[in-house]
Amino acid sequence: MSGTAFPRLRMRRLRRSAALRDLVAETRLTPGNLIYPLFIEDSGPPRQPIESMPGVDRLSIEEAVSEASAAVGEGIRAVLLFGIPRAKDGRGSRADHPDGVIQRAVKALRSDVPDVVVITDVCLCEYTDHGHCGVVEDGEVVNDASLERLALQAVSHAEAGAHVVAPSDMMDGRVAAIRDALDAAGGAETPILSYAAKYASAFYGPFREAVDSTPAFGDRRSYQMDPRNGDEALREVELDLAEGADFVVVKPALPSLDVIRRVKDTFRVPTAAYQVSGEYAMIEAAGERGWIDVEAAHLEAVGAIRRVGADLIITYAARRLARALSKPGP
Ligand code: PB1
Repeated sequence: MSGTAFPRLRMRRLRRSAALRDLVAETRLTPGNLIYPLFIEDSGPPRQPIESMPGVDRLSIEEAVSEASAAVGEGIRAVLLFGIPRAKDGRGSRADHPDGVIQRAVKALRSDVPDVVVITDVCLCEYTDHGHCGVVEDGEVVNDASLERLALQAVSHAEAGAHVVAPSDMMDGRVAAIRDALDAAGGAETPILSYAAKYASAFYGPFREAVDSTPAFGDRRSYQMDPRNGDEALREVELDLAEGADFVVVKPALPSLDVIRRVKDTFRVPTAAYQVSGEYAMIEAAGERGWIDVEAAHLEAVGAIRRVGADLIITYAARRLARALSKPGP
């Protein structure tokens, strides 16, 4: 009788208790794997709920400090900052303003939450009145003119004290432009977390509501990748690493599990996956209707992203997950 077939082999033996299941779990998820995005608004009330993202608010700088401090207390080690400026224009002038909302928020976090890693999103879409991620001329998002603006923005973040800058714009050559600008400004030690494999996804809607960045015309398909392409994602990661990216992001996450795996297997660099606003909102909305267990669904979704190889998961559910992970097993 072979030992590798029923009834000598019984796969259920290791599923009989939570303790045994935990003992043989192949994937380990901790709060330290999570990066917590924060929306920081330059003016307005301390907290403004985002209707399409239940549990997520636009925060004042003071509230962002409080939120980051609470997150650190739950084991989360990094926050990712998105700014909502007091004014927007065609060139996103507030993006690199020394008195900009993100520049001030970085200083406050560095001062009041010294244990948190402060990562800043580098992109113009939150700062432009047309909502595109770059500079627009004659109805086109012009690549090379955008690089200068993005580099200035990244340098202003580093000078404010950001630990990491994270370009999410998807312009060609932006990692090299930012690397060169940081090095020239004395920021050679500032790492770049590049959103290297970023798809023109249908899952960004709630984010665009949060920061009011829905494109005033057209869409982002002339710069973000076509979701039908996997090989192209590997080329984008290869290019960003060659230009100086220190680690990379794949986004969205659940629709891109294959790409996360291929990126990790191919490049063996720290790889983050972004569970974007639409992925988060889907789970929350189904939970509000009583259709699914929200906590279990977030844990399963982020667990799958971790299982395919993501070292870091950017998720709006970070604090909910950190609290769930700290509960004793059933
Ligand atoms: O949570 C999300 O949906 C993330 C959205 C993402 C932020 N980096 C981009 C979505 C978009 O294309 O509007 C913003 C691009 N800079």
